[in-house]
Amino acid sequence: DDRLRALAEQVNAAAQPWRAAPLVPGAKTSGPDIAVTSPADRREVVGHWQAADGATVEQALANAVAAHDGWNETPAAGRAAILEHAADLLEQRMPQYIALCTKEAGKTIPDGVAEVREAVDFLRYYAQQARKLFAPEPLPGPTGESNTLQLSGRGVFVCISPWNFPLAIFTGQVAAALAAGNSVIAKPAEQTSLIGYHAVRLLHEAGVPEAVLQFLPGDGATVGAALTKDPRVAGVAFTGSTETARAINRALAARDAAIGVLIAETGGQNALIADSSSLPEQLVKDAIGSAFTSAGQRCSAARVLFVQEDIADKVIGMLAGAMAELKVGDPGLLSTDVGPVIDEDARQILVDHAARMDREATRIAEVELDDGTAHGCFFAPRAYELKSLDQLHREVFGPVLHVIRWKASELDAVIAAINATGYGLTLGIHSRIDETVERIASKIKVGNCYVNRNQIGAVVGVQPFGGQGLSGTGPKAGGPHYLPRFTTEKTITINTTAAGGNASLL
Ligand code: UN1
Repeated sequence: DDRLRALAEQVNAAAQPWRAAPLVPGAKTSGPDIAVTSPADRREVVGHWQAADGATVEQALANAVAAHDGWNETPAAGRAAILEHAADLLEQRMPQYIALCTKEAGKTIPDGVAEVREAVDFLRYYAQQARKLFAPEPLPGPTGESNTLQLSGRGVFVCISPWNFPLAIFTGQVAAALAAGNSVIAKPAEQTSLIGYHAVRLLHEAGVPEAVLQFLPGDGATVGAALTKDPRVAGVAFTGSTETARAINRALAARDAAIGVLIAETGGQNALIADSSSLPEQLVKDAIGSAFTSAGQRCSAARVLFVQEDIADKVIGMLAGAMAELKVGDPGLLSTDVGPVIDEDARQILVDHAARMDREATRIAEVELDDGTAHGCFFAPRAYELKSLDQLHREVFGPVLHVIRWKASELDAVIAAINATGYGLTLGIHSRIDETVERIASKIKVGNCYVNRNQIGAVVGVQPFGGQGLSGTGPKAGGPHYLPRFTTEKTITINTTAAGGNASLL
């Protein structure tokens, strides 16, 4: 529509190049600038950033420790107001932030819009939750004493965020940690350091003190590992691979310090189960939306469509037909459905996977790439038919959908096979039979189950998002139990009788 067209014009006119560097008061970072090239065209340099060195990491930790008490003692309503102000600023500057997402992360413009909206939602949601959570709560008890539960931040929280939601998840983690009263060190994914930097600058502008929220771009060894092994860090919020979550967990456990909290959202091997009562048009639309939106680079994305054999030929034919309509190309064009993948390494993993699938499975469809994609990290969306889920050894993070047929007698085996992957993030169900829906939903071990719709795009506060098993620790982002995990609790019991002594003995 017209509004989107006007927005796209503003996005494509955004001033460049961008710059980023560590945001650590008192630190003098030395080190070379790293050039950022657009995933859509690797000849295009869109900005530069400077990575943190060891001394900068050390300075950030010292600052964060010193800054914690002041922020923690700021009333929750004051912290919430700052986050709400940041939400307003972000809304006002939507085009610039979408432009960053398009240029640095290769996001399409609709994905960029969703990214900014989600970041805004996280800021407002955690602000609102903090107001509720920190309201002093008197606990019922015996007469002669008062009991109060007092919440506060844990201390220094490290937020390590992914490149696939470089603004939304980055901002969400940081907003929760700040709302709860922690001082925060944010480490962005290296691929999206420019976006992280601009999110932090915006929070500073909204009123978060610079020592309370610091920004440390860099690699996992220099920054991530140095932070997570440090005893001054009270907790880590992480979104990324299961493997990295394990490494962080080990680092936290190995420290000679208080036991650190880990909140991890990790990968998935998400399935979509469709029975013969599902509506093929809707099924195909939702399967394509769930598998190929954001070039399949969502941990929530559908990877495996289990389709009941009675409708399988029809659905596979329609899937191939609908995939042929997908436009892969410049994410800055509104006509584009699927943009590039994040970088050359990601593309190579997909190329290797496709080569194996071409040997071991049956190709259903492969979208054609046009000439405009020659200089970018593009990977043509494709679909394969497999015999069994065992043929997928690991999560495939990109636009590849796998299809497996099942017979009516095999529903329980399908559910068991999905549960046996150990992942448990999203599941799609397409069925018009209530009993089937209930049976699958009750037996499947996932965090988010979507029925007769797509299985991506969880809305903050409405569809709390996060998995179980290999998919994460919980609690769910954008849900009511997330913020408390960033806090520590103190119970204060006061003898209110004139005589003193232990009230319960009176
Ligand atoms: C992720 O892909 O890392 O529901 C998780 C969704 C998003 C998923 C974010 N909120 O599609």
